[in-house]
Amino acid sequence: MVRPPVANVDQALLITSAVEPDFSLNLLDRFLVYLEGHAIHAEIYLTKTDLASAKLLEKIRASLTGYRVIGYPVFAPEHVFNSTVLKQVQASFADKLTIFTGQTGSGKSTLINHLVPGLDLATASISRALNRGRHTTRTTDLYPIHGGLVADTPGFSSLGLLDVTLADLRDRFPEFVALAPNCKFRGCQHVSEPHCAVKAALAAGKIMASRYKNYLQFREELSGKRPVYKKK
Ligand SMILES: Nc1nc2c(ncn2[C@@H]2O[C@H](COP(=O)(O)OP(=O)(O)OP(=O)(O)O)[C@@H](O)[C@H]2O)c(=O)[nH]1
Ligand SMILES: [Mg+2]
Ligand SMILES: [Zn+2]
Repeated sequence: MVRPPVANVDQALLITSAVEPDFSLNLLDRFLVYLEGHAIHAEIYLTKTDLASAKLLEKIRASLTGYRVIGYPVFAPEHVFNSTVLKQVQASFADKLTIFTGQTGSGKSTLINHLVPGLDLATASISRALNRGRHTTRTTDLYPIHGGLVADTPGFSSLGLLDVTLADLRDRFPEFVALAPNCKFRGCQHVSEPHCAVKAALAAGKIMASRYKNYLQFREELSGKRPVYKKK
């Protein structure tokens, strides 16, 4: 992969902060689209739950439940470094190469430090003015942890759509792929075709409206229209 530059990746822990930087479904879907393109199993870990209001957390947790339904495991512990949850994460490392990826400042290095006391990776507080991290981790490094290799990686503040074509984008949404055999047309892009199972599921509330909306936005971006990058 180019972002981060690392090969033979088995799985990714997508580190997503509730706040500082703000939780973004758009960015989350971008990361997932990228990882799907590389056939990398993705799990989502929610950080900074201690800094978010109860109301916001409730909203974020409701969204994350939708991702669980799609098949992405989600860790969203009440206490972010809860030892039971850390043990669950550690248990998934054996015999695999796992990357920690996500926005700058989301807490990737901090979480690895909690998983490996004494490792002491550099971390830094986010810039409040920009509401984002300071690109503290500059290189991608592998650490042998709990029988596997774990990579801390530099975070990004935005993510373009890499290695994907307009026609292939639909294949990066597992819930669309599962429904596609029921679409009338095999090449259905789930946009304006008649008898589309994805649109029917959307209308019935069976797939996440935010994911479908992001799908349409990514399509626009890929079709060369003026790129609109929305954080929320
Ligand atoms: N309150 C709180 N602070 C956290 C949490 N996780 C990380 N932080 C803080 O957030 C800041 C950024 O954390 P880092 O671990 O440096 O973030 P990163 O994802 O490695 O960032 P880059 O290396 O720039 O990609 C640090 O000040 C951490 O102490 C959390 O769950 N709660
Ligand atoms: Mg870091
Ligand atoms: Zn369709």
